[in-house]
Amino acid sequence: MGKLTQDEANQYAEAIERDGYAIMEGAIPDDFREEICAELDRLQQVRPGGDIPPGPFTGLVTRRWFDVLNDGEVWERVATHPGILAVLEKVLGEGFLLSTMGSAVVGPGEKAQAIHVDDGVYQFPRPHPNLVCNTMWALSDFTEETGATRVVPGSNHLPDDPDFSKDYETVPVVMPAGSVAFVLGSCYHGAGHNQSNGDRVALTINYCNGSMRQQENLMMSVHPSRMLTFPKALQDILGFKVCKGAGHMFAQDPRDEMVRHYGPPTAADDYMDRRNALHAERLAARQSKARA
Ligand SMILES: O=C(O)CCC(=O)C(=O)O
Repeated sequence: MGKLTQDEANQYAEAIERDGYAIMEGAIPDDFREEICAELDRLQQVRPGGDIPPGPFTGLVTRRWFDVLNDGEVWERVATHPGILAVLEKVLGEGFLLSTMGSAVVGPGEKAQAIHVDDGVYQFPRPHPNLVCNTMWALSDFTEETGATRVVPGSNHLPDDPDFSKDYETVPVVMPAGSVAFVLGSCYHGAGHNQSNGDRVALTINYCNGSMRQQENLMMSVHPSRMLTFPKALQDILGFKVCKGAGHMFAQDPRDEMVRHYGPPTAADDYMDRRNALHAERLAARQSKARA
């Protein structure tokens, strides 16, 4: 897709405000989508099954990889998709941040996920300003059968967060591969039941208001010297841009001091040699903690 006009970005933002969600078709060019799918295949080789063990909420046969900014440059481009950022600025305001990014490869037979909200993590009373906006990247077709995300349209205006024990009337976010759906953090939603024989392949790239704590500890997961090699647009949404006075070092842009502290930007990081080898150890430790 070409550059979004201000009018187009406003139209998406208005639909998101009204309905809690909006679909941007044709957002992911085929070559980019193929590159991301190849990256997910690679992740399945190096960290099989995803980075979290099976669970009732996150899925029993759903593969979720996290910490992906350490995996390769393609994720830098995912996080900074210009058309998406243009809409998010209108929804979340200036200085919004990348909050968490990962995959949601929903395997065949996975039951529908509990209906939830993504800004429940902050426990703010509703109504509140927009705190979170998720973007669901459809890398395969989202249909009712494949387990398209389900939403309760307009639920972003309801006075309470959803009750996990209740059933809600939902609609599937049907969209062809290559689309991206924006889902406001206060909109009731959840992954659908995958009744097909194949994977529903998706990314969930989640952003938050600049005053909120990021859900994934992105600023500690990537080596500071490597973050300095990232494109400025990515550094900005990781939290390097001083926003309304927040995020400074010595009352100035932190990048200035980081170079003094860590030296020139470099992608070298010894931990990368061990990171994938530690996959089984991480999962086993997590499972034994859950059993304790
Ligand atoms: O995968 C989906 O369709 C929705 C995922 C989601 O809402 C979540 O994992 O929080």
